[in-house]
Amino acid sequence: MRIGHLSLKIAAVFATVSLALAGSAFAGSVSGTIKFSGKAPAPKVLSVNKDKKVCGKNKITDDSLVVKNGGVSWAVVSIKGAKGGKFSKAMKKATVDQDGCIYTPRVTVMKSGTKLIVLNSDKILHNVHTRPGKSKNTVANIAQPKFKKKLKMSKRYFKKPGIVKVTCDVHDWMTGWVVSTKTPFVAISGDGGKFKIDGVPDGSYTVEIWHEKLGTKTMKVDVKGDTKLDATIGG
Ligand SMILES: [Cu+2]
Repeated sequence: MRIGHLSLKIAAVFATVSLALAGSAFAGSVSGTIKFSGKAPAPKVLSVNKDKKVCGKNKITDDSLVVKNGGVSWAVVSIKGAKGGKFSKAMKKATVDQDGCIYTPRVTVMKSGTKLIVLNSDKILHNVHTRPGKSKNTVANIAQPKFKKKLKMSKRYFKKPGIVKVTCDVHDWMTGWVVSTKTPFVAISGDGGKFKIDGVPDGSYTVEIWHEKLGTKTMKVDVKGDTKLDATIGG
């Protein structure tokens, strides 16, 4: 009996050790800053020539290149070839709002082959017109009248992975981007260019950084636990 008890105890110790290893040594986060190599552009206010009552309430700036403290916002960071991982709820139920005649967020990440929810908080007519580009997804061109607060866009528009541009035929300044992805290891840089991707298994990977104005840059990363990765883009 005594021996049986002891081996149970040993088994319990082993279980704890292997759990600790799985938690720390075999997966970690990749985080860092996407820096801009040039001089930060001055924020440009766009002219609003339609639905001024709603769209002119707040100033609309050209957010195609947002730099703060030397870091670039709205850059898409993807780790290629990493296995496993879990899609966040935000990626499985991706939502874009049309509020003040801009898309919020400007860049959205979604799991490929799920629906995109498009809200209309403006109570005016918008029109969701996608430009699939290299992703070769089906083009969507859907009117969203003022009474249609919530539009669930079919999965077929975002079935293939890649970057889809979103525009509005009513308001020509409206520009958004949807990143359809089959891997959950994707993040968008926020204020000051900061990003973080969680749960990446240890290993060597290619990282792709895409920005609507600055193009694509690839680099290598060796992930071992929590790993730092800074990149500089632009020129
Ligand atoms: Cu619009």
